[in-house]
Formats: sequence, C-alpha cells, structure tokens
Amino acid sequence: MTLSLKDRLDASATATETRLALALADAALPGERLRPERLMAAMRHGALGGGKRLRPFLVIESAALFGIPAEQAVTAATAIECIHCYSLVHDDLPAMDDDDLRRGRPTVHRAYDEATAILAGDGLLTLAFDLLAGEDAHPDAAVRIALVRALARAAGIGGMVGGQMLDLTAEGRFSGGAPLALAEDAIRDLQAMKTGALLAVSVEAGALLGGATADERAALLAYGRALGAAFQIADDILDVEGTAEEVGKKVGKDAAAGKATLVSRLGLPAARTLLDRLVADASAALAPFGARGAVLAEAALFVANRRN
Ligand code: GRG
Repeated sequence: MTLSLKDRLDASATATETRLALALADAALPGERLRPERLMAAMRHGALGGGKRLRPFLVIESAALFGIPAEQAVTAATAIECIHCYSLVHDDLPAMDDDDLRRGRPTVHRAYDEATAILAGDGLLTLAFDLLAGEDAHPDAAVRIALVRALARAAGIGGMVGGQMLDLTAEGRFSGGAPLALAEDAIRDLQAMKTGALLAVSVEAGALLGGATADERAALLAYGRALGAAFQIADDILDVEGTAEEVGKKVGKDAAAGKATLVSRLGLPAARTLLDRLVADASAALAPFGARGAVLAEAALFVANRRN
C-alpha cells in the first residue's frame, strides 16, 4: 500500500523526534557530575515537540529514491533539523527578531533567558556536526565528511548565516534604519542563502547517503533550490495574508520590519505566478527519477500551499 504525503511527513517527523530526543537525553551527556541541565532543557524546548520537520522529510525521501531505508537516513536528517532549530532559537533573540512565540509556544529566551537561549542554539549547532560525524550517519567516513562539509557550507557564511546577515543589512539595521531597496535578483540570492541553502542541502544529503551519480545529485540540487525559493515566497505570502495567525506567528511582522521579500518587490499576483513556476521547475527537475520522484513533486506543492 502506498502511503499518502501526510503519512510520509508524519513518519519522518516521528523518526526525527525519536532520534532528536535520544541525542538530547541527559544520558547522552558524557561525565557523571556536572551536568548543564538548564541548557539541555532549553535545547529540548527549542528542538522537540513542534515544527513541520520538513528538512528531515526531504533528507529521508531523497535518500529513499536510492533505496536507503529511513532508519539509515534519520541521523543525517536529525543533524539538519538541529541546525534549523538552532537558527530559529537565535533568530528569535532580542538582538535579531525579538519574538515571544515560536511553534505556538514561548521562544527559548522567553521560557528561559537570553544567555541560555544563545547557548542552547550553540549546543544544537555543534550537536548537528557531532551527529553527522558519527557512524550512525553513514558507515563510510568519506560520505560522512562530504555530509559535514555540505552542511557546514549550507549553514555558514555562504549560506544561512551569511544570508541572515545580508537580511539584517537590507532591513537597514546597520545604516540608520531605512530598508535598502533590493532588486529582485538580489532578494532571490539573499533568500537562496538564508532559507534555500538548508532546504537544498537536505536533498543533497539524501543524494550523498544514497551514492547518487553526479547527474542525479545535480537534479536533486536543482529541485532543492527551486523548492527553497518556493518555500520562502510561500512564507512571505503567509506573512502578508495572515493565515499563519493561528499557529502563533506574528502576521505582517516581516512586512512591517521592511524585510526584503519578493511579495513586496513584485506584488502578490506576480509573486504567486513565480511561486507556481518554481513548483513546476521543482517537479521538472525530478524527471530523471521517473515515477519515484512523485513524493518529492507532491512535497513541492505542499510547501507552496501550506498554511503555516
Ligand atoms: C539566526 C543564524 C541565524 C539564522 C536565521 C532561517 C533563519 C535564519 C531565520 C528564520 C526566520 C524565518 C521565520 C524565516 C522564514 C523561513 C523559515 C525558515 C521559516 C521557518 O521554517 P519552517 O516553516 O519552521 O520549516 P518549522 O517550525 O515548521 O520547523
């Protein structure tokens, strides 16, 4: 029996939650005496019990294209989710977006305090590489190194962290407060770094786990890039339309902060047209996988039409 997309999302989310809980259990700490319990609790608050777990789903389903069972992909999937959760914990801090709610619950610095939230983010970031470097992630050390490098690059200065800095710069944070008027291409590049890179590396990780050929890896990367761009436009549409209100997201916050988005630059109708095109591009990139690509193609539609 073939599973629905929702069943597959649920299955990968459950597997990720279980792996994350194991990695964040007190028992995972070395040593017996001094245990940073407040830090561990804050990390659990930031990482467990919420979120769509979209990135782990992408790792698991792209690895499945090559016959890799979910149990063998879940550690790498969990590592990428750790990076994502760390980015949310830090993004919510007073020095960044200063948010009180995340995933319908108090943000980590609200539930604990700012210093603990900074360290919880740092702990999740380093845990990601601990997970990826272990034999659980893949038996072949060369594959593990490739995974570590791909994730470091996606999360680092040429990816998420760099994109976040460019975003803060575009908001006018370092130039007296007036937002910069970025051209469409600049917004697309910024977003490809800030949010696209982590989504793209999720499918790249699946390709690495599965021993993909260079062509298959390129096809998955093209899919991941189109999906990443679609994800961000959908997020920006949600921000202006207000449909994310019920999940505790502050609607219109990004627009009010003068964030550089394609919705504000192109207008809603053109942004929607671009979103449709990106979903079509994502599906087209999966052509080399034939019918096996159907799950990821459906996931692109889900990302574009999501309501939270
Ligand atoms: C602070 C280093 C650092 C980076 C922050 C990703 C990011 C960069 C900030 C997040 C801000 C934000 C809300 C961006 C919009 C896109 C996005 C990443 C939304 C949240 O991702 P989802 O929808 O979240 O996958 P869940 O909760 O489902 O995991």
